[in-house]
Amino acid sequence: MCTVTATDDCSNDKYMESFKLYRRLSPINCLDLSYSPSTHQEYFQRVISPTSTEIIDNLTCTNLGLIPLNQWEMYHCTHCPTDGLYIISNPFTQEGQQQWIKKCLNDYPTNQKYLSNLPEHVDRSPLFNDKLRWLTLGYHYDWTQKTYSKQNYTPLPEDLELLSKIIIQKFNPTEKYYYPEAVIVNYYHLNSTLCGHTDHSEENLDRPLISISFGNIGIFLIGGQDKSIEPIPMRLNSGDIVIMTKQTRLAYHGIPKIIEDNSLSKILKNSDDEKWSQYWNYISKNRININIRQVY
Ligand SMILES: O=C(O)CCC(=O)C(=O)O
Repeated sequence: MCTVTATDDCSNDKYMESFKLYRRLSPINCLDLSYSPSTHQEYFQRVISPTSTEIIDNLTCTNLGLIPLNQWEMYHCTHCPTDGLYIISNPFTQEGQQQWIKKCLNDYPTNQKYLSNLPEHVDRSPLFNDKLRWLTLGYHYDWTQKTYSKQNYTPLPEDLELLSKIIIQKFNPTEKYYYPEAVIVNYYHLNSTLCGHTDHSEENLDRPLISISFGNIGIFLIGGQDKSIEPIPMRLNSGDIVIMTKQTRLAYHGIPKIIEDNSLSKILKNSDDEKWSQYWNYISKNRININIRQVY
């Protein structure tokens, strides 16, 4: 794991070659070359999950800003360098995306119990401070030691915990022991990148990792368990959820490029909430990622 601005050991490797390529490419070429279930059906297999998940009622889904579970579209990426990458194409309603974006731009950063890259007691809301890069909730990741500690913990918001559990229930109804324990919220400007890394600091590496995107398009470069394996670029739209399991749980991944999504205004601009325009001003020029892990 590394910060949005950090650089990794990027010596001669296929992951880094591709990362540099996609960072340099024009937005249009990047979009042309990257895969998503709607543009490259041959690379994705639709997964129909068993009906037992429907015990999660529609009211709970509505409260969490989700469409009913039986309408979710989940895909297995069959052409990834390693097995175990799944994508759920935006299962949020318009109000749902707006609700989660507001939490990431206001509720979480203004709660001083959560940690961030900024010094204490500055105004941390990205609406007023464009220097916010990450927030941690739950077990706080120590970026220097690359560890978690049981002493360094702030409980997750209940709705975020429930959202994560529902995603995993839908993904795998037999997955009984999933506990979302650590969250990193990443904030990206249009020129930000996140270098290739693996998430291996969690003690329990068997549990799936959830990654939710909001705002502009992220080009997600997913490789293998070492950097000699050529990665593939995937396009992540607002609302999309990536689940990394099995071998992909320990695969190299990163974000070489953020691309302005010209269709975002149709999806996110309008709202009955008169305060929404300030959030829209932010999200129309940025990207947010909520990354959720089980640690122990
Ligand atoms: O922004 C993303 O989609 C990926 C974030 C990520 O890989 C991480 O936080 O470890």
